[in-house]
Amino acid sequence: MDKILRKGGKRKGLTERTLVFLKPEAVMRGLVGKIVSRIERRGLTIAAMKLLQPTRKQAEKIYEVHKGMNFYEPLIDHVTSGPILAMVIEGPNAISILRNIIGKTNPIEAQPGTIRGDFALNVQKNMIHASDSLENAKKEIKILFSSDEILEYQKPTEAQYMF
Ligand code: RTP
Ligand code: MG
Repeated sequence: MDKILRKGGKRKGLTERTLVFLKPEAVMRGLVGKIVSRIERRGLTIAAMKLLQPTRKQAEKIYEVHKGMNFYEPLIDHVTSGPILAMVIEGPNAISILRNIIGKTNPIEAQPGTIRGDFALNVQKNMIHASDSLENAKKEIKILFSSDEILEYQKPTEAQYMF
């Protein structure tokens, strides 16, 4: 337990933070609670959460690596078309764990048991975004959250029963 706590109970560098957002179809289909509960039950921590309609500028920054691809403009139109639930999720190996929880990009290939494999049929309407690297997570978190919106706390179960 000592290994994961700094003096004062704050987290040490063993945890990662990742940016996750539920896309408009998840909010519109009323599946927010079901999806968030999968992240919680895995043991990860919600460090920040808000419902927002992202601006084009925010969406373009998040997806800038795909600029020029044929799906880029429709993707930006879609993600900015309605409310998204944005979260900063924290925990050991949070980035890889979230990528596994969400499943493959195209729901045709996503395994049952993953979010995309259980809730999606279409590659654009694939329910959820999660950062794919530490570098991108840091960049993406800053696009949607200010530092004072991200809380630092530890659930008692984490130290005693999770890691
Ligand atoms: P995300 O960034 O949303 O978490 O998804 P991802 O890493 O699994 O997939 P990525 O390659 O980053 O693509 C970003 C989003 O673009 C849409 N997409 N459409 N062939 C297509 O039509 C296509 N490819 C990608 C998806 O909505 C994907 O989540
Ligand atoms: Mg991606």
